[in-house]
Amino acid sequence: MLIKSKRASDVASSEITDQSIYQQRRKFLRNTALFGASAALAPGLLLPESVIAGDRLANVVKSAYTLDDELTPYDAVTEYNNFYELGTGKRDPAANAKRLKTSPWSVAIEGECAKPGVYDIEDFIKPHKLEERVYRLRCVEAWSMVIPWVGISLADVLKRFEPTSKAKFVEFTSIHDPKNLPGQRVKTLDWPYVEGLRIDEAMHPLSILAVGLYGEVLPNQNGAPMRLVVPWKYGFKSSKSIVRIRFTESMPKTAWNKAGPNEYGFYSNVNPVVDHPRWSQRRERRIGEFRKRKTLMFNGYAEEVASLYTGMDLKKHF
Ligand SMILES: Nc1nc2c(c(=O)[nH]1)N[C@H]1C(S)=C(S)[C@@H](COP(=O)(O)O)O[C@H]1N2
Ligand SMILES: [Mo]
Repeated sequence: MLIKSKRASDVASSEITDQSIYQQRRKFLRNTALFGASAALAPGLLLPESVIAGDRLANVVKSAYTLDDELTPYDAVTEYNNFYELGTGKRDPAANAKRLKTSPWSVAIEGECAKPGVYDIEDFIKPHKLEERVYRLRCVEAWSMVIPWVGISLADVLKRFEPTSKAKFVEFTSIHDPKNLPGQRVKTLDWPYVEGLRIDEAMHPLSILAVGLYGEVLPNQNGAPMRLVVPWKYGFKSSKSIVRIRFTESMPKTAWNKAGPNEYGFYSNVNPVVDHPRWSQRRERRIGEFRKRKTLMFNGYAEEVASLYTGMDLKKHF
């Protein structure tokens, strides 16, 4: 495993929307042999106007929900991934990124809501404010990153479709395209990838749909054109390349829970005192660092989210 390191301290979080930093970095990308010509081109076609202008996202505002942790370098964020549709190796998603066809792309809204429908990705995103939010992402495999996402509020999106009183959960389904996605020709999971949240978790202001990172259109390997980010839960809850969002009355059957019900619960809140059956969750390696860090309750977001779980036994509802 190779992580090219451009030190994160070179990109202070206070500067991450600074135009010159991006241009400098893009020049760096074009000049480095590790990236083929394709990486210098637009990785997706989310917002064609801005893509033509150099693949930066326009009109991004800074959110108050942002950390000042040191950022994980761009190269690690985009070359060390879990995206089983593109292979199970950490470098497979970057290597196979162009197998994911992101245009045209539509998102189906289904289930318990007043306004179901199928929306083109552009129309889906257009009404919403693009926000930059630096979040921690903690993988169940005990590594973590700090990523400057560009996203939209999931609550704002969901409210637009007017969920009914029967909408107790929200289910997220990722792309199913075994013809193009090499990982889906192998039954590592019961494809497509399905995840879910309780409606109050989905409506929490920290939950976002990300469409970019480091100020740019989301690279395919990070779940283009749109993926969920739920920062207080293990990374696998943050479904990539979403094609369907469904409001349901009963708890969704999720791909990882079906694959290993004793290992991957529905909630999967980051919790250092509930071990994975095969390893401890007390510590984590922040990618790029040598010494391990202590894993924080709810990945450090306890103040914001602990009240969602008042009265619940989190050892039972892991
Ligand atoms: N569709 C889909 N979504 C997915 C995955 C996947 O394999 N398929 N992997 C998950 C896991 S385990 C993690 S840790 C994060 C990784 O996101 P990143 O590669 O953008 O850091 O994506 C999650 N979302
Ligand atoms: Mo993960």
